[in-house]
Amino acid sequence: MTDPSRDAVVHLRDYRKPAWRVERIELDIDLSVREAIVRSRLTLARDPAQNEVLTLDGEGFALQSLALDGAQLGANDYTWDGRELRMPRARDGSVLESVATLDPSANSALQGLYLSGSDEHGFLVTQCEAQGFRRIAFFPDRPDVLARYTVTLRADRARFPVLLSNGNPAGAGELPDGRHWARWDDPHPKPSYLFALVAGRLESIEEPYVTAEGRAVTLRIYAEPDAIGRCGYAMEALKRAMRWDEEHYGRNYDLDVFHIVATHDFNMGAMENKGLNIFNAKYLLADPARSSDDDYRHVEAIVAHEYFHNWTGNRVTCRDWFQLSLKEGLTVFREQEFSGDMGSHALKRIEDVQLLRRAQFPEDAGPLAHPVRPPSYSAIDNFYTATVYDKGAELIRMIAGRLGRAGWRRGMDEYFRRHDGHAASIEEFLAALGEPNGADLSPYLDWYEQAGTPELRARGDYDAQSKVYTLTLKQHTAPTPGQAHKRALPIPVRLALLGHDGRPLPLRMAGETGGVAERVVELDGASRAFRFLGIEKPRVASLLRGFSAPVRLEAGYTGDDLAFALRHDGDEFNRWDASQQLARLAFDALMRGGGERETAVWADALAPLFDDASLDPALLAELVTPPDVIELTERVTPVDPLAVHAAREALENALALRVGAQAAARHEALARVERGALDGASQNRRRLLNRCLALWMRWQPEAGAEVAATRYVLAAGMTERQAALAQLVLRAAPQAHKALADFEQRYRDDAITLDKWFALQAQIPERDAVERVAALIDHPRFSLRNPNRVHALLRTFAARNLVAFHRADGAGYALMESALERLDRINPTTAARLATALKDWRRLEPDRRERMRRCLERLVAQARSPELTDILRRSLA
Ligand code: 0A1
Ligand code: ZN
Repeated sequence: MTDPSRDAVVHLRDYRKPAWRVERIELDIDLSVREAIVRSRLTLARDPAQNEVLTLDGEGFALQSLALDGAQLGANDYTWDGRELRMPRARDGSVLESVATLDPSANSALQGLYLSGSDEHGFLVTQCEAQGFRRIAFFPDRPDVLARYTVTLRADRARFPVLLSNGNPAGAGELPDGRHWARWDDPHPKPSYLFALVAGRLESIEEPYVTAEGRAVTLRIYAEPDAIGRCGYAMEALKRAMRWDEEHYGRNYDLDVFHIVATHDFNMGAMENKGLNIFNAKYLLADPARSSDDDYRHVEAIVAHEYFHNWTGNRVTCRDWFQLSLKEGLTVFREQEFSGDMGSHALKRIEDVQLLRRAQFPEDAGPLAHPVRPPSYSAIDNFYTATVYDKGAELIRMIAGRLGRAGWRRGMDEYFRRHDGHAASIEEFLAALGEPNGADLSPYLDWYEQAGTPELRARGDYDAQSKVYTLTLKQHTAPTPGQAHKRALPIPVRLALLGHDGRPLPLRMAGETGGVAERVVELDGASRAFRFLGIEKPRVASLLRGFSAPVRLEAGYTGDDLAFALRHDGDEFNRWDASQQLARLAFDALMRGGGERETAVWADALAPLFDDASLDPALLAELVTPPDVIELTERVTPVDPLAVHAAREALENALALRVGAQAAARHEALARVERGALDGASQNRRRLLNRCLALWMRWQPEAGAEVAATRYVLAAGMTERQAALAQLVLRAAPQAHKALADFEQRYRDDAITLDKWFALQAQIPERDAVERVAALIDHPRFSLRNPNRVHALLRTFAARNLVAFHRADGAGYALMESALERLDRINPTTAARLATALKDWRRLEPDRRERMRRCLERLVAQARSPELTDILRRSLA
């Protein structure tokens, strides 16, 4: 399934098995900063059932020579249009040899082989998912062609002392003229997107590891010399992840070495190349002085995610890119369970649902909505989305819940048994999970194929006479682009009924004896009623516990119901969600011009929690935090960004007024405890400390700012320093300027830490933040060539700064437009991601809507890359 032309749409329904396979590929690469000479030797196999001419992907390199079965080819023996090589003379068993050259230093798109860092000090690195391998060598660059790789790297020893590729080391030696070579052999057949190489002046740390099966593995993490001291935490996280996969899935590592490399120039978070994971340094490096607790959690989660791909993605890979969620949704789910086990399941669930509501729900409600398994794409790199990853993980969670703990494991064992070493589809996955459990999971395929977030309506009805509680559930999904009519989906609803004392009432349905405190009912049609018998005096239903399905729940709760649930619900997630729902009711009322009563209900419900010593401090911090601004914006049409900002401010201020004194007291108490440690309990206390500081600053701006300024200076680590700085800057405290200058000074040579400084300034809710961001684009440490810088400054600005980005004169949009124009020529993947910040123009009030539309139209007329064009076109459609 080669993409026939850049703008062409690829359809799932057109999938054909590969007509040609590659049994072996031998790569021999001569590396230097400005030129890589790639010699490749493919052993080809033709599918006898198909009579197709050999067609290989290949682009962006200069071809030096081609030979088939030992004979040099002339211009008449093949065609190459700069994208697709066609070779009619190839036969089953033919050997194709090619020599090509390319310039890694000119590759600013960061796909294929590129230079990370400067000509003088940088190193060479690859990124091949999804279609980067074709920029290195001719190959059927599709995930269902699995080949055995042997890779020989040659380079100047002083400039490139470290030479890495996938698999096990298979020899190394000296060459004349100060050069050397290293060979790597990967015994596991793999698709081309998992190929990687790294060459440069890197240092490493090393640890031995013995798998449960007894294989001795050397774990090594490589980084540039100034960063190697910050890799220890990632190493520990890696060992925890390896053990966890052995214990929970029986999956062991399968090579003699496992390597991770950190680079500052990377389009995404990290990449699971076989045996040679490559990481965005932001998600690998951590140290107590410079990394926040969030940073530590991200490192652990992403190290685990990439490691877990070794089985879910690498050993069992995807048949085609439409099946991307087969590896991504599943791997995100595995990481979520791991992270929950390492810390707190409730907090992890809250964080994951926050992410879903901030990123995935808006995606699913806008012009870029697509199913977890899209039916077509024109630029595959634009489908590494919150929908494929995070909604995909929610689908796995529902399926795992449906099978139960033992059934899930049985199903996963069967999945590995059937598909190890192969490329699979989502249908095959569902069959492998369902069959050993006697379960038909095919109804869940609809979840994969249907875009949009279902709205779940719930109504409870109690008949005191018969003691029957009837729960009626209905679902509705609004149309999304290309899908006007929606099917009903299977929706598992985990629930309890709370009595007037807050305790769960026993739930019993017809034909059952006894009762359980919690159960799951599945809504399997548009509407259904569930009857619970023998119910004594229910107070409120606790529905969708633990967020048992990725839906928007509308249960008609009153403020009193929610305040009750907030006090009593035994499900920590739902307790938190009760607070979120109360805050949403207050926000809605504020947007209507009222809100005093609703805000008071929320704040009054929260106030007593400060006195509850049994409450986990991190959970308390989350309970007293209103929904994110992106989530709230979703509730309004048309959107007047200034009004949304003002309403959220009013919500925060009202809470601070009510609980400010308690927050200040709690802050002082927490500040007296030892604060610098990295264990979970210390992290949880810090989360509350920071939230209390924020409330204090709103309650008493001057006194609070004094405390924040002191906290900034005397911070026990980055979590405190970053939070104190944020409070000073976002609340426009007089001390802000000095603290910002200090932060810049301290961290000016540490790019990932300085990104916190860029991101914070991008969020300042004042109209002249536009000029500030424009000036920061010219800051000596900023570069449009670096995706981390772009995300920190520009993505944060567009996504989180309602006041400045949406400035009425259009200056915010103009800034984004010019940045996107430049970025499109440098790095299309990053440009396309940034452009998604403009997708919701249609929801804006008329004046801004028109301004943003014009900006999108100018951009689409200018755009060069298929990636940016795709996002703009779909946004405008
Ligand atoms: N498979 C990686 C994500 C990834 C995708 C594309 C990339 O380059 C364009 C890089 C990484 C993961 O899920 O971690
Ligand atoms: Zn992944």
